[in-house]
Amino acid sequence: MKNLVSGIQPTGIITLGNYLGAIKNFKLLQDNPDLKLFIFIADLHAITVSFPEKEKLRQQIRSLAAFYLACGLESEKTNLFIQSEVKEHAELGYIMQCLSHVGELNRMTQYKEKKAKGEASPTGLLTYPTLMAGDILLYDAEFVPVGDDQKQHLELTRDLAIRFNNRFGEVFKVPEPIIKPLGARIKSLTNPDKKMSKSDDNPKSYINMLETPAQIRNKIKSAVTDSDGVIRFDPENKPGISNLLIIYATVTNTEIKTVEAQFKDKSYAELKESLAQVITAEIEPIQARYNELINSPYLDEILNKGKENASFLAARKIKKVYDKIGLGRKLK
Ligand code: ATP
Ligand code: LTN
Repeated sequence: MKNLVSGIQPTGIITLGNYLGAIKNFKLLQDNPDLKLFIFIADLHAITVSFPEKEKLRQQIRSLAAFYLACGLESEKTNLFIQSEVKEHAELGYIMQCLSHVGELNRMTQYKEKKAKGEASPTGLLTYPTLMAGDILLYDAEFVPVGDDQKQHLELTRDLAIRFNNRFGEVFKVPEPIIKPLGARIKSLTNPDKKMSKSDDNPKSYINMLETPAQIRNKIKSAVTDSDGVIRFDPENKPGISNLLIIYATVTNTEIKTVEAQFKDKSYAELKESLAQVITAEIEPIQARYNELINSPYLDEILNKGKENASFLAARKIKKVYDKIGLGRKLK
């Protein structure tokens, strides 16, 4: 049995990018009987840019939990839990922070981008990748399915695992990222040079998973394309159209070549109309399940069970780490 770990930050309603780049993949992976999944709501990560309003944060945590299940994660196959409820995440994050160097954290692209956007630069934003390394190493994860933007953080996690093992002896597994060849970087609808992101200031840039068919249609309709009128997959020269083709292919589980051929002689308006329809068809049943789950006590039962299972492994691991380092007293 191999462990697989991943998380999403509860920083807003999840986008189609989060769904296609991450959650849809978790759902496929959970059906592999050789894998044990640990999927969590990364709430400690959600306070690294700034502290959201308390009630809003609570609601976003619950909303993400409901989405995971509505998108098809099953509690029999996946341990679903809230990061802050397993205190060892913060503990191992701190150890990883001590093991890392400021220089390597300063080089992280996501840190540089987020720092450039805000006025303040919280220390937590800089040390975020060390918390993420702790999240992964705590469970001896062999695989970490993520979108393309997290590749650099995974490389750091691997470096930190190796650094710790060399210094203190074999404690951590060195994890491998799983990054899908298609759909790992869904682009913003208003700027196809940027990734679609739930915390983008412009709501037209993303589709969130609670949007109505009319909202979806309008956003897809106004997605930035180009003026040559030819439908062709060419991410370099036609990033807008290529992004729409990728979304179509990943939503419908089709090869990009097939989608390209399907729309070869069609207009941009026809492609956009069909895309809005397939997105709506994919999202509507998820929304129906979400609405059933969001206020249900069943959600709490699953989160309690996930917390219990995760805590068991996490406590065992942190004990081993403290023991190797020589923290506290030697426990018998
Ligand atoms: P934020 O805007 O708060 O930074 P985000 O929308 O970028 O959030 P995360 O919570 O950072 O999303 O990411 C959760 C998962 O979704 C990660 O595995 C990430 O790589 C993936 N992901 C995020 N955005 C995209 C995207 N545009 N395309 C594909 N995968 C994505
Ligand atoms: N940093 C990730 C979210 C995240 C994560 C993790 C993903 C936090 N901890 C551990 C995989 C494994 C992001 O998408 N922003």
